Amino acid sequence: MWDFPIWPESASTVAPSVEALYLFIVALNIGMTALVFGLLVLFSVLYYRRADDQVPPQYHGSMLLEIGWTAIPTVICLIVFAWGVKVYAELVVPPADSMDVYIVGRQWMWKAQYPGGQREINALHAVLGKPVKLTITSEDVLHSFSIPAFRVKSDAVPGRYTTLWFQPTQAGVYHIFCTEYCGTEHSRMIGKITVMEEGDYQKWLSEKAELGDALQGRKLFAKLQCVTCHAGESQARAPSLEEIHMKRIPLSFDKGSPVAPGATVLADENYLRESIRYPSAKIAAGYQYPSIMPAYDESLVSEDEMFQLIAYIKSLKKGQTPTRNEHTTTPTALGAPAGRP
Ligand code: HEC
Ligand SMILES: [Cu+2]
Repeated sequence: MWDFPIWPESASTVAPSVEALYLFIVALNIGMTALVFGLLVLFSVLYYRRADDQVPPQYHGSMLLEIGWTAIPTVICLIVFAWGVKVYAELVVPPADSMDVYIVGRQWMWKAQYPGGQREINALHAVLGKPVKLTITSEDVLHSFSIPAFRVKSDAVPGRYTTLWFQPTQAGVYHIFCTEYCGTEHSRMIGKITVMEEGDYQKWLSEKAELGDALQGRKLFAKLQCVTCHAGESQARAPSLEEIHMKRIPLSFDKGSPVAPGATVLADENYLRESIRYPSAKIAAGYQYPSIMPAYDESLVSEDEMFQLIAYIKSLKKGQTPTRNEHTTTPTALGAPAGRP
């Protein structure tokens, strides 16, 4: 009968560490409160004024006390800090073999995209014991993606990718919440994550089979005419995108280009996205500012399509850029001088 959960289940590898730290801080607070109020009561009983003319002995400072109440709280705070750093590091670094899932938040739903092209709304599926890395963004306002049973949460920020990861330790169905007030139907921006065995998961995937993200991205790459500039064989018009993911890219320090001389950038998902949305934000070395590449804004490339393009670029190996179709015309950036420096 009694079903009033005050504590979510603990269903991921990081949950016990988050919980232990949390409980330690709660215990510390309870202990401090008990100490202060206990002494208050004790001293009231021991030292209350017994006669109208009673004057207590006067003290003017105590070195030992001063050092004590400075050093002890400092040590306690440093313990909480060091412990917090350890748990935080665990929470932010996904294992290398994590499965990628892309999440787009919008008023008021969560959309999920799998590398195989499968899509879901307000639902996620994961494999028991297998790490999953979520790359999260928003199409409109700030949201926050949270799975309390896994003790993970990350803001969904328009214009930027954030990540979180988890490894489920228990099969079952768990809540997904939006934990950032985002408008009238915020409280209904909820979902479920189903943790299943590998076999069931593969079955589920194949039932929802679609053209994979990278393949959809390849189609977009042709349709949006990226290929007219980013040709594999020649870097005359634009840099090659083959094996660019997680490479260090030297940037150009051109007149007006907003970066410091000698700057480089790591070609992670955020950089790839920025390069497509705002090509002139950072110019690859050897190319002119402003970029001749047109800015692909939301009307040309939605956030869902952006994930597909990025999945495609990540999959692009040496010599795999599709050959340029000579019948397409090259789009140019509005107002920017065409051609190469
Ligand atoms: C008009 C030619 C042109 C088109 C069309 C074009 N690009 Fe570019 N792109 C460039 C140039 C030039 C650069 C290098 C200068 C810069 O950093 O903006 C570049 C840079 C990039 C970069 C960063 C590469 C690096 O080495 O830092 C990415 C990623 C990229 N483009 C992806 C795309 C995608 C995806 C499309 C299609 C949706 C596309 N481009 C369409 C010309 C083009
Ligand atoms: Cu929301």
